[in-house]
Amino acid sequence: APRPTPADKFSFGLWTVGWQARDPFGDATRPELDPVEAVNRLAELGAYGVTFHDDDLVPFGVDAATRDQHIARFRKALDETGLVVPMVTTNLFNHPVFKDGGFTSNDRDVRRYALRKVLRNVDLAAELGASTFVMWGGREGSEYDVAKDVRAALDRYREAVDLLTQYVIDRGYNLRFALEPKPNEPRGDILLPTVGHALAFISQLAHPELVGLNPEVGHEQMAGLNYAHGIAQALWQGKLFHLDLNGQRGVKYDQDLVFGHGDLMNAFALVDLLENGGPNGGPTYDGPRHFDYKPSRTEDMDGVWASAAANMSTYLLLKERAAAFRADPEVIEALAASKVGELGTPTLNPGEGYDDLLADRSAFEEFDVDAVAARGFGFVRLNQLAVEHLLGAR
Ligand code: 3MF
Ligand code: MG
Ligand code: MG
Ligand code: MG
Repeated sequence: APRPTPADKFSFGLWTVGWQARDPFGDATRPELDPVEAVNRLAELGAYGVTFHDDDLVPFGVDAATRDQHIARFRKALDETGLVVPMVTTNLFNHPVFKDGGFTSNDRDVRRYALRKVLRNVDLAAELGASTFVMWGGREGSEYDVAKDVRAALDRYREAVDLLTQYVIDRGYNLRFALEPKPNEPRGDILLPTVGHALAFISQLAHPELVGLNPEVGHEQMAGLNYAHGIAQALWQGKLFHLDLNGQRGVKYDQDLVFGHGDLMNAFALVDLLENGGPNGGPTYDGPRHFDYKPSRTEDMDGVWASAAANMSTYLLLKERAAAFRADPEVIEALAASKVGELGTPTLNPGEGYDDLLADRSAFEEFDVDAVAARGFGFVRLNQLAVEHLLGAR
């Protein structure tokens, strides 16, 4: 498998390789991981970046001097390895105080505390040179419809994001926010459950230009949705600020498998989209290829590092396979036969309006509906070529 280098822009959350594998039914199966050790090992494996929640780096509730010590050790490890911090995020879900949410808790004092916690971490993000601040509102939601006023909660969510964008503007930080949608888990229903809901929410903000998305593979698939489609729309709207790559097998709990260990065909289409701009080219994604996965509970520490490497090598293999697919003359011919490129042609002629369309008899009166309806598109043949490239058979 190809060896990753920092030029590939792979990044990992401290909470991924550092996950001790506690789940609702069982205790930790692995020891704690020192963030400095995580930085060193990730750098050795060829990663370029590391990301974290405030509480991953600095234990919740420690005094200011202890906080500074943790940050200083971490910075030293970054300087020694050359690893960068492209993204920072805040944990508003672990501590019991956030059991009904942070920005949208029914308890106003909790909401004020949550904002203070995030503002403090926004300062740290800026200090460390991060350009994206991710917000996953895992506890922003409910189990009981009668216990949460969703419209009021969205008002409070907007109030929080508007305060944060005003703060980065006033401080002159080069930082944008990325909302991470998820349909459920840990709450029964989470607000902003999908890419589409989050995009609609952003349109209601005071500074929509400073707010985009951090979509996660598994989260969209938990809602039964097509991740590559969601990413394509986020790119189309200029809102793909960051992303969380991992694997998920169907509509069930958030599995956080290694990238590609879930829907591999969709991962292939995704890498093709990120790297080549998809079927007809177009804007690609140049941000970090960030992994938000969990090394399975069955793995020991060697297995943790093997799984971290697996994310990167799967991505690079898919990138190779996508390039081979694009270069194959038979694929080029099949794409043309399927009219994939033709979708890039505007439906109206240049300067044409509805009057011209109404006057065009070939578009309607003389259009041979039956002949066109009888024609196949050949999509299955095209997809089989993709499968053969994916399997290394071409
Ligand atoms: C939960 C997640 C989160 C977010 C993280 C980033 C703990 O399903 O995906 O990971 O990605 O909070 O902000
Ligand atoms: Mg997740
Ligand atoms: Mg997940
Ligand atoms: Mg995530």
